Amino acid sequence: MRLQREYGLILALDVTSRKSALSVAESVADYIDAVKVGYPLVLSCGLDIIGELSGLGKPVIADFKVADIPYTSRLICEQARRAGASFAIVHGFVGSDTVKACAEVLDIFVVAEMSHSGAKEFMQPVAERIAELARENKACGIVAPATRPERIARLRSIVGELIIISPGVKAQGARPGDAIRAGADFEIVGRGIYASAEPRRSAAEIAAELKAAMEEQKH
Ligand code: OMP
Repeated sequence: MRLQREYGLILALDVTSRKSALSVAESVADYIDAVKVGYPLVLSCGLDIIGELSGLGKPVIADFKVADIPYTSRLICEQARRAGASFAIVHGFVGSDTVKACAEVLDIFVVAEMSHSGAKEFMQPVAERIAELARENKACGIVAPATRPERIARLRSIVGELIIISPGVKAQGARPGDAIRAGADFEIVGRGIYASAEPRRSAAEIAAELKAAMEEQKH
């Protein structure tokens, strides 16, 4: 399934029950372009949840932050694809052979720089090189931090037309829209939606803020 930008919003579905995963995803499906599923959900209710979620008609991104030798990384990506994921998230610091092996299996986003402050210790100094590596090894995009919009702008200048997806919005402190204004294509939101009292309403409000940012981008 292709990732098309209508709302600029990706739901990070880090809940730990099948029931809440399906109910949140269904309730906000009108306002999101993709669902990102990671270890919390898959370890609690199994890989089949990916296929169930893809039934909503939005691409599923398997966030397994793959960081192993090429052989093992390929096996992980094959399982994600078999389960129905359209994309996987892969770490870049492991090197080009791993990234290449994964990109041969399905479309991947390479983590260039993470959103938490610990990312400044080891990742930030090599993030630009990782962004180059993503471009050179046929990744479809990178992950860059909404918590540091100036880094998104810098990484955009390296990756050109690759897709930039940015986590860190709401719960980690970034304001909705700021990452898109800095050059991201999509903002990833988890707790700001699924942990709010009214997920549908929160998703609608965030989608409206992202829409305003996308309009500004056009001008
Ligand atoms: P919230 O902080 O609840 O909005 O969730 C953010 C989501 O993005 C979680 O699923 C994180 O695992 C993920 N994420 C980050 O927060 N920071 C990163 O640098 C990278 C990711 C990611 O790869 O998705």
